[in-house]
Amino acid sequence: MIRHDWTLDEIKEIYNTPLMELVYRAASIHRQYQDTAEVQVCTLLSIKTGGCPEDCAYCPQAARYNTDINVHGLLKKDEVLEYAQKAKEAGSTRFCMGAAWREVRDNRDFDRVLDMVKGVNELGMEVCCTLGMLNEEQAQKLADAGLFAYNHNLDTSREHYGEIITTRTYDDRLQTLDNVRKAGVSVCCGGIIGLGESHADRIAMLYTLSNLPQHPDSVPINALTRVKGTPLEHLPKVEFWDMVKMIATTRIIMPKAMVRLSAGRAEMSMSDQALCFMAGANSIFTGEKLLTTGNPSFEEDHMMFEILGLKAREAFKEAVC
Ligand code: SAM
Ligand code: DTB
Ligand code: SF4
Repeated sequence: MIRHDWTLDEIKEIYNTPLMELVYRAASIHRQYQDTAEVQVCTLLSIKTGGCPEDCAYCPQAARYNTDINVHGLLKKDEVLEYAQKAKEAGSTRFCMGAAWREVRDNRDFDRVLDMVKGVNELGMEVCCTLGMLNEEQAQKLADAGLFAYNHNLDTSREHYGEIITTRTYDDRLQTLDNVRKAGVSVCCGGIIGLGESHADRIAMLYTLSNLPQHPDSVPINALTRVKGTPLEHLPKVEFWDMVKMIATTRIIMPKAMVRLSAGRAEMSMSDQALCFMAGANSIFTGEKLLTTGNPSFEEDHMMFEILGLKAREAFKEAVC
């Protein structure tokens, strides 16, 4: 039932289904493959912020753009573990550490990250990292330290990619994903909408994701957070309905994946988010901050879960089917 041979035309047809019908179809598939009462709760921490040599046009952490962020070097292990413990106490089961690096280098900073991975794993949380490009050996070192998942997004379609990033290629990204998979680490890979792409680009990105030899275990769908000082700061705000369309299409073509309603929640009402959960989203980031930008508070999210009757998915749980 899990297909890796979706065609562009099939995905386009799904994406263009009238919205209410699309949500109904996605919700039906969601019920078949997932426990719809559960939402995975993940927390992000930027362990190294800003000063990144890359030119990702959306990103406030690229050194070349003049943005107002709190630049800092790699945090100490203890600070990170303290934050992870707080996130755990607030109900989070996955802890994701992000670094503004182009790639991992084999140096003392990487050794410190490996130590952080061990520490978070010992807290009983699923540990995730997003550190840029990785080779096979580095992926294996992370796996040996207890890494559960690695996030590395395609961001957009191959065709639109060159408008957004010129300092590394689409194939570099696919190679990193392959290295992560080979090390037996869970793959987290999705993208961003609102980068000035066309509907065809969104469909093409979903085509690439759903035609990977194995679907990503989780697929974050981000709405561009427009940050002052980045080249994309003046793009129009993503239409909420487009997030619903993306989430529903992702759920239909990759039914077993966790679909994460990622950047963009700070600008959504509770009813907007409820429709995203109905359309198949079953994962969120909680905590006041994503990496550098705002997110709803733990308290607001707790209240939302109460009202919508949702509960946090436990850590290390296998997929239902
Ligand atoms: N430097 C590493 C890398 O690029 O792989 C890891 C951190 S990077 C900030 C992780 C992801 O965050 C990016 O691939 C992108 O999808 C997302 N992201 C960054 N800035 C964003 C923004 N302003 N709005 C939405 N998503 C964003
Ligand atoms: C993902 O897809 N979204 C997260 C996580 N993976 C690393 C990052 C969103 C970043 C939003 C902008 C910021 O806070 O700096
Ligand atoms: Fe650097 Fe990652 Fe931001 Fe690109 S997305 S500028 S690689 S931190």
